Amino acid sequence: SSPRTQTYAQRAAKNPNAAARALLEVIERKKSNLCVSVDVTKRDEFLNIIDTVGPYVCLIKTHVDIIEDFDLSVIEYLKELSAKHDFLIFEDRKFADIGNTVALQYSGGVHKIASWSHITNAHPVPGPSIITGLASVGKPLGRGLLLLAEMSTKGSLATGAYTEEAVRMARAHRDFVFGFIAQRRMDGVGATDTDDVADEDFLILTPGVGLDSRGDAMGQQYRTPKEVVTESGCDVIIVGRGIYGKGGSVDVQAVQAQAERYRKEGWAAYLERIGQ
Ligand code: 5IU
Repeated sequence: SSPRTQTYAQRAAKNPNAAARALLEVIERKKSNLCVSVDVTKRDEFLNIIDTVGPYVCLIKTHVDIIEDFDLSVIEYLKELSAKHDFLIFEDRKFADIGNTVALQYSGGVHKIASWSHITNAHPVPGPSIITGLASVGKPLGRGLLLLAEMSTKGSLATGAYTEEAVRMARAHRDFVFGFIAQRRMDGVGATDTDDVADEDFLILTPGVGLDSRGDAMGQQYRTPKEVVTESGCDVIIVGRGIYGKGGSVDVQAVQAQAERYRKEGWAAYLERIGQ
């Protein structure tokens, strides 16, 4: 059977990337394919939301560069929460520069992303050198990389031949690139006759997920967990404002209820896909 209809546990056993295996295992353990994207600007609110949604998620997605009162103690707390609640961390850094520069951005600066983020991502626009640059830092640490093959926004340029090239780049770096940020499964996309894609299993993590809204005023477009997981074959739903609303003070019970609602919807959509 194709990965689309296999369980997360079956797929974990075969994955060559340590970060991907860890993610698939935690998904199975917690029965959660929910990633919460925590786009808030104050450290206390950031950590409070993560502590609140922690039990319901497999993964927390961060943009640490938007935190106004950031220092490395935020990372120490984040790592504690990751251990307490059993989730992985994904800094949504969207690297896009030449190999030498992204290696510096990934390892150093204020944020030292590679030292704490199990997963990060990159735009394929510079070509394969962005992967080798990031791999020089991330591979020795057992990290994993996602390429941005598609985006959820209206008018995105990441379509057609660009998306196919992204998949070819990933196929040539299977030890470090374990999947994509995309809106659908990418099995065999852009493959030629000489590519062996029969067992190909790229993980698809998908933003632009919402149950109560179809978009925002700045070009975001939302689909439901069922559309994303059952119909399009994606593996992880990424939800931000659908769970914590506008931000500000955290209503713990409301955020918990939304996190559990999305976890349940995402899991039901997966069970439907695999025919259970
Ligand atoms: N994000 C998208 N769409 C994309 C990519 C990333 O929304 O195509 I690539 C990010 C932006 C934000 C989160 O951090 O995912 C979605 O947040 P909301 O669920 O609040 O829209």
